[in-house]
Amino acid sequence: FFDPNCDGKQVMVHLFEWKWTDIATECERYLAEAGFCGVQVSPPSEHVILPENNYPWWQRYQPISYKLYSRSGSEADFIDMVHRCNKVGVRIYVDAVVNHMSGTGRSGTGDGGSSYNSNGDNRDFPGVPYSAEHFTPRNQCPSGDGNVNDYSNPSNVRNCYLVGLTDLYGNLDYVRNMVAGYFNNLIQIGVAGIRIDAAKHMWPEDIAATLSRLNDLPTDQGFPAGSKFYVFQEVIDQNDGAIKVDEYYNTGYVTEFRYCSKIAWGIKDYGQLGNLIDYGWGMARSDRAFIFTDNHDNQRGHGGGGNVITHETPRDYKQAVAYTLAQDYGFTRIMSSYYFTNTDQGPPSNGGYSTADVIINADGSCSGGWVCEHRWNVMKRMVEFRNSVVGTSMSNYWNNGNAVAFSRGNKGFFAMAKQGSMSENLQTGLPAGSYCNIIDDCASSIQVGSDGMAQISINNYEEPILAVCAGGCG
Ligand code: QV4
Ligand code: CA
Repeated sequence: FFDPNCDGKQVMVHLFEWKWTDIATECERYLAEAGFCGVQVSPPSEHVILPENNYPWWQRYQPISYKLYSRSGSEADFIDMVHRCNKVGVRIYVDAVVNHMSGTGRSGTGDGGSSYNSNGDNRDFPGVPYSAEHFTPRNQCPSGDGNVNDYSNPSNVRNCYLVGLTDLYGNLDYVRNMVAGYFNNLIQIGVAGIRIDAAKHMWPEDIAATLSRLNDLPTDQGFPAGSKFYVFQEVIDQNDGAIKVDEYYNTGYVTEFRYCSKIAWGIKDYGQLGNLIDYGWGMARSDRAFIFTDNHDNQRGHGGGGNVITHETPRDYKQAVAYTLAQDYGFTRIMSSYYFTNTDQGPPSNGGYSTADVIINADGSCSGGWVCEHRWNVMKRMVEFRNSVVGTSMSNYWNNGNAVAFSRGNKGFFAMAKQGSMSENLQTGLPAGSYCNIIDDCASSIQVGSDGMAQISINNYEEPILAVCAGGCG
């Protein structure tokens, strides 16, 4: 569960709410060449459809079956996407919502034709099928109203209903088999791994028992024999509750949300950049930490929201992502968003439920309401940098409160200047030679002497970043 199955590549992108047809094309026209490991896709499972809430993005976090019919497209579109992406070496990671089904008080029919009824005491999901006996018994949940409301009590967090979402009883063999059946179907199609949504609200032993039922990845989709599903688990541990990330180390990586706050502080106050990884804080060990500057929840104030940097402040955001990809902690994901004015608002649409195509402009940027951070030049270049320096650690760390620089072994060197300019003579750790800055597409370069020293100059307000690699990046 620990290998992302992408030939050592280091960065995945979350194409939040993109359609399967657009993702397939994006793998072929951009992601493969840019060196992305893969794509986290929005939940593909059949979900509630909520016209009364104007089809919010979060309707996809209320599954009604494990059929692959969602707002992003049909099962056939999904399979075609996985196959086309695998063919060009870009992996697909599914956002798997298996802690719960729809919210209480709902009924209807999904895109795959499955009916559902979670009104009152009904728990009918014939598309799986699940019925009332497959949901956590009320007497297992210690909260007064049956909802999660006490994060100091693991039974409350894991046995009660998260915002009224009907909680699956993961202790049952039946439930474990149904969920494993869903995952084995994804595996058989060629999906390389999953994000486990709301893993914090599931017992680690239930996750382990479910994953123990999984098959190896299929060799006919280009995976070496014996490859295992990659797993990263959504556990929001902010040192503010009973659940700790390290309870989930046996079943995969864990989301490290403290990193989001840390990098935001670091960009505001460069002096803090040296202290991003704080094991005293209980941050996950590097070979289990799944990190990102922001995600689909906290960029819009869901899931605790908070002090995170997003695409809305592009200059800061480029620095935050650049630093995240330059340093050596964790496995990294970058966000690709759509513009919104309302935190419930769904993706750009053709009116109603139908998601609009992503429009690619002649200069490679996006329009039609899609931000496409992953296509910004800084992001693209830093993906190349991270892939090029894999396996090295940070050294020659230098920071004067306004600018920061470090080496990645003898393979790469990175510098960044908060005010837009710097000029310092620094140890690069690189062999003597001339190296060009990939961030400005090699318009500038540095000359490293036989002692490894170089004059490091940055003069670029919008993108005050320098990244060079021995032998070129990417
Ligand atoms: C409402 C009331 C409840 C009531 C319930 C009755 O608020 O008090 O009991 O009706 O049915 C939506 C609505 C929410 C509604 C709920 C159920 O916003 O008001 O409850 O549906 O109908 C996303 C959104 C949620 C959304 C949910 C389901 O963020 O707003 O809820 O999808 O559609 C914690 C968790 C963490 C979680 C994070 C948001 O530890 O696991 O909160 N993050 C993940 C996902 C996130 C998703 C879920 C979990 C749930 O990243 O996007 O929530 O799958 O930190
Ligand atoms: Ca639960």
